[in-house]
Formats: sequence, C-alpha cells, structure tokens
Amino acid sequence: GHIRDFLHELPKCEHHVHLEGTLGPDLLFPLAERNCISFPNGFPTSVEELEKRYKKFSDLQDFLNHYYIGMSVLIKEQDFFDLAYSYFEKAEKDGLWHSEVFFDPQGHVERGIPIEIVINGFKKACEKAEKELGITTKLIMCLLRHLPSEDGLLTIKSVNTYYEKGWIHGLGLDSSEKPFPPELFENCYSFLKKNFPNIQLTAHAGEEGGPSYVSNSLDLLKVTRIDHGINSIKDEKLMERLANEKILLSICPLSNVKLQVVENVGQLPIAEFIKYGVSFSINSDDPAYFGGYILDNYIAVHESFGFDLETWCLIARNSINGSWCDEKRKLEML
Ligand code: ES4
Ligand code: ZN
Repeated sequence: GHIRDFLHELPKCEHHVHLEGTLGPDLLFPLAERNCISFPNGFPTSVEELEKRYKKFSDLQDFLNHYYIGMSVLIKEQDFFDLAYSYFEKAEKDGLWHSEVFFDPQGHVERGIPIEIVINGFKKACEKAEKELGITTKLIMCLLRHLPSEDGLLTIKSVNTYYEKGWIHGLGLDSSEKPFPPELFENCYSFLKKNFPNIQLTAHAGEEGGPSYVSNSLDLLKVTRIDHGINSIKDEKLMERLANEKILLSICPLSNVKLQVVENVGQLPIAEFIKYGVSFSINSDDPAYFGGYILDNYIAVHESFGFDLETWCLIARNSINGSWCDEKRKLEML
C-alpha cells in the first residue's frame, strides 16, 4: 500500500545490525559446503529446517548459541565480503541510505581466523556498497561481553592500525547482557578513547538488563548512543537524561519480539520515547535470524502505532541526526 511506499522512500539510517546476524540459511549452507564445515549433532541440515528453527528463540542466549554456530562457516576474506555485500544489497532495496554495521572480531579470532581477513572482507564490501549502491557505511567493532575484559583490551590493541586508518569508526559491546554489566569494560573504553579521542562509543544495554545497565554505560563507558535501551522506560529520571543529553537509542522491534523481550511490537515504549523527547532509530539487529530487514521493522512499528506522516518525519530526522556520518552527508539526507 502507499504507507509501505512512504516508509520505503523515507531516508532511513541503520545503526544496529550485526553483520554476522545477516547470515541466513540461504548463505550458511553454501558457505559450509565451500569451506567443508560440519555442524554439531542435531543441527538442522536443510534451509527449510533451519528457517523453522529460527522462527522463535526462548531468549537472547538461545539465539546467540545459533549465531555462534552460524558464523563458523566464515573462513575466507571472500566469505566476509559476500556476507556484508549481500546485506548491503538487501538494505539498499529496502530504501536504506546510511548503514553503521557491527562485527564481532573475537568470534572469528578465537576460531583461528586472522583479524585482517575479517576486516579486509568487510571493508571491501563497504567500499563497493558506497560506490555501486550509493549508501554510506561505517564499521563498528564490538567486544563480546561474555569474554574477559583483558581479552577485549588485547582485541582493541590488535586492531590499532585499522582505527588509525579510519576503517573502524566506533566501539560497541554485545553478546549476553546479563550477568556482564558495562562496568566490567571501563578499561577497554577508556583505553581506546585515550588513544583515539574522536572515536564513537556505544554499548548494548537495557535489552534484557535493567536501566542501571543504561546509566552505567553512559557514566562509566562514556557512550553517546545506547543499543536497544528499551528498559530505560522503567526509570523516569533516566528518560529525562536521555532526552537532555540527546542520546540515541537504536531499537530493534522484530528482534525484541523474536527473543521474547516483549510479546509484540505494540508493547515497546515507542510512544513514550516520543513523548519524553528521547531520540531513537529503528533497526534490524540480526535480520537473517529475526525475520525481517530494515523496512520490515519500520512497517511493524507502523502496524502497531500508526504514526502520522509528521511523526515519521521526526523519527527519520532524529535517526539522521544521531548518525555518525559527516555533516555533509546528514544535510544530503535531511
Ligand atoms: C545480539 Cl540481539 C543481540 N544482543 C546482544 N548481542 C548480540 N549479538 C548479535 N545480536
Ligand atoms: Zn544487537
């Protein structure tokens, strides 16, 4: 219908998508074949069976277990390139203008994949997407919070040259939120910020964790963005702070339903965010696992909230203004 066309044409920015979470059954099995990778006993053996398994996850950890098995098929630079570029193609078809993408270096290095293989593949896909598809891109490295912070610090040091070259634009924190609170990673964030004062910082917080995960990410990690952040609604003072400090929440509606954080999109505190003046963007998180790319997430929000055009323009504007692209690109999109 015409609202779908309107949402397609709206200049959209994505701030929360894990490249490893764009690995769907359609690419997973061919890559497994190409690289002679076998799966644990009981793992689905066909696209249909795997799609069925991805229909519902009991919680974040249940999903992450599948996510780490999935990424085991990524071996060669070409695999990382193919993965990222096929995501950019899908996103461009959805009417995406600007994409800030996460990747998990530790998930590859701990399997023996050299970090330069991962980053070169992703970087080449970003460059081709900018050139051929006209979307702008930024790479954000994430630390896995279930691993010790000493490992995180070594990871940061191991990618120093890529931060120097400007290939990596920010730092994030992902994986199992509880029981790994943000304060565990204060040393990693402060070390990177000391060496690269212009680096952008974000962290997953307030998806399964409470509002203290959000405020401690702001206070201790000095992030300027929060990934998810939906549990901020449980703390009115925090909501006022997010509005005052113009912190962007990168929310992921279909993800929250699939991981049973909420029963349906209508339960998300999106109308409250607007009322408090808290900025947010709408994102796909792990689209191959959660049943929808960026446009599906916009449509799901519209089906539950039925926002008027003015509100949709406000959402798009806030999403552009909260992006980590340069001012010139923002002006093109606004
Ligand atoms: C993730 Cl939904 C989500 N939460 C935390 N870590 C993640 N890594 C990939 N998807
Ligand atoms: Zn995420």
